[in-house]
Amino acid sequence: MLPKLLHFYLFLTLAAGFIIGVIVASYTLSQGFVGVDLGIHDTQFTNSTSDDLSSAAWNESLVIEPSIEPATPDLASVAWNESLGFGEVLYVSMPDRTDRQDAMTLAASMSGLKLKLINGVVGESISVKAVPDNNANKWTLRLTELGCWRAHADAWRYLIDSNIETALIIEDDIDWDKNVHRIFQDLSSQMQNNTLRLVPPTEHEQTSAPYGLDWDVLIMGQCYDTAHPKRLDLVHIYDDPNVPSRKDTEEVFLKQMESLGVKGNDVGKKRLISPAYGPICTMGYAITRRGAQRLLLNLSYLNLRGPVDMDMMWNLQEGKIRGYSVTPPPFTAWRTGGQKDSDNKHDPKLPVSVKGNGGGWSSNIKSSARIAMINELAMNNWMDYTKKATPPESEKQTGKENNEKQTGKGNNEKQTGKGSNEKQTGKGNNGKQTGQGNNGERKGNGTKGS
Ligand SMILES: *[C@@H]1O[C@H](CO)[C@@H](O)[C@H](O)[C@H]1NC(C)=O
Ligand SMILES: *[C@@H]1O[C@H](CO)[C@@H](O)[C@H](O)[C@H]1NC(C)=O
Ligand SMILES: *[C@@H]1O[C@H](CO)[C@@H](O)[C@H](O)[C@H]1NC(C)=O
Ligand SMILES: *[C@@H]1O[C@H](CO)[C@@H](O)[C@H](O)[C@H]1NC(C)=O
Ligand SMILES: *[C@@H]1O[C@H](CO)[C@@H](O)[C@H](O)[C@H]1NC(C)=O
Ligand SMILES: *[C@H]1O[C@H](CO)[C@@H](O)[C@H](O)[C@H]1NC(C)=O
Repeated sequence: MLPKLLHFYLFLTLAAGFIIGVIVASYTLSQGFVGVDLGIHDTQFTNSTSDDLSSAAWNESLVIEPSIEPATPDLASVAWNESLGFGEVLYVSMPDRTDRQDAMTLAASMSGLKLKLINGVVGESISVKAVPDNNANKWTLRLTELGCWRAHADAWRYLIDSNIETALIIEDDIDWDKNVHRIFQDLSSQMQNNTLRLVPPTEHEQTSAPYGLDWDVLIMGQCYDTAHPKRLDLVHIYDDPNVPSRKDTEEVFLKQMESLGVKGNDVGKKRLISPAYGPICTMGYAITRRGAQRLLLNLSYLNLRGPVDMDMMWNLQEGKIRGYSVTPPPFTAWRTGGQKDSDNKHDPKLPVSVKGNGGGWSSNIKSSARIAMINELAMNNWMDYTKKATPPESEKQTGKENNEKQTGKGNNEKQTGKGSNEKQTGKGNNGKQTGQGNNGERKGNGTKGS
């Protein structure tokens, strides 16, 4: 691990390097790579910062999140580790979805996370004898639903078989915020002092359980949710600088938040913890050892009444397992349009993919990690060589004029790809960063140099 300050420093350096890169790249292109004269080298790029960038970039494993671990580490700062302070992060993926596994490995590595693959299960492969009883006969399970249940049951079993206390279970088609460690550090401090707790934390919890252990499931990747209609008093509300704005929050969560007393200006500032009651989808949830035991008992050994998320919800509503929902949820679906978006409901009429990952989208996230990583990894090797060149003294004036012409849109398309830019860097940035600020700087320095 790098010292945290250095991480932050690297992040800033890279960001600055990238912006400068965009300007110079376009200028270089405009010169057709011939007789490159930037008239700005000696000033802009002899800065030691830019030199450090090249060497550091190849040495260190870089992540997209600037580190702001507290100076005095407490239990919540364990959330900065590679499993966010949980025992392990398990992700469920169908073996044939190598595209999604690539995506998860990449996104996790860029977020400083380590994931363990739990293989998804094809429903047909489950023996009739291995299908749980369906005592209530509420629902006839489709084979895909059965496969989905089996994969999650395997994850619960993994925890029980191992010596970890908690596991975060996620699915392979999700997105999270690029400040994911910070979000979980905040969640951890709140969970430790969670006003909804029925009993005070044990000594073991206070020293070793960043999220406490007073729950079976901690729901963090639901696609739908409601609070207990008769227990709207049960809520723990806290400030989180990384919650999505109102317009980035789906209606269902706005409604749930409003029912629990968060509305108006508080939307976009607060996150909520409430007893889990009506969550649907299993894109992200944590379990404790006791939770894994309860789930395996009642969603396998004794019976299975419906799709795994539905039966989990029924158990929550009946009070047979204890859970908390985090709203808005920190894990959300990543979508590209078309068949690739679902392994449960195959629709051959859809195109395979509409937008592709480069143009994909997600909701309920302030700064998408999947979008940030595209920008973070963008580079221009030839421009890096250009940086090293010694510029001739002439043509400095031309340089300026050209730059003004070149800064706009074309740049971005070449460098990062459209989808990603929309949310993260976008137009505002371009106008501000490349248009005036840097040009101005360059003029000042250019003049001095000559
Ligand atoms: C180089 O960059 C550093 C940090 O970005 C800045 O503090 C310093 O003033 C710059 N030096 C020059 C010569 O521009
Ligand atoms: C990167 O690696 C090179 C060669 O091993 C070394 O000289 C340099 O000091 C390293 N830079 C950093 C920032 O660690
Ligand atoms: C992260 O912290 C948790 C809680 O202390 C611990 O159980 C887990 O092993 C740690 N993960 C890693 C990758 O070090
Ligand atoms: C929890 O609350 C106690 C007492 O109010 C306080 O001393 C402690 O610092 C709090 N812990 C966290 C992690 O906020
Ligand atoms: C298991 O689920 C059933 C409903 O199918 C419920 O009636 C029962 O109380 C649950 N048992 C336990 C031990 O949680
Ligand atoms: C230009 O470069 C000089 C060093 O050569 C530095 O002191 C100065 O801050 C730079 N000016 C601007 C506007 O960046």
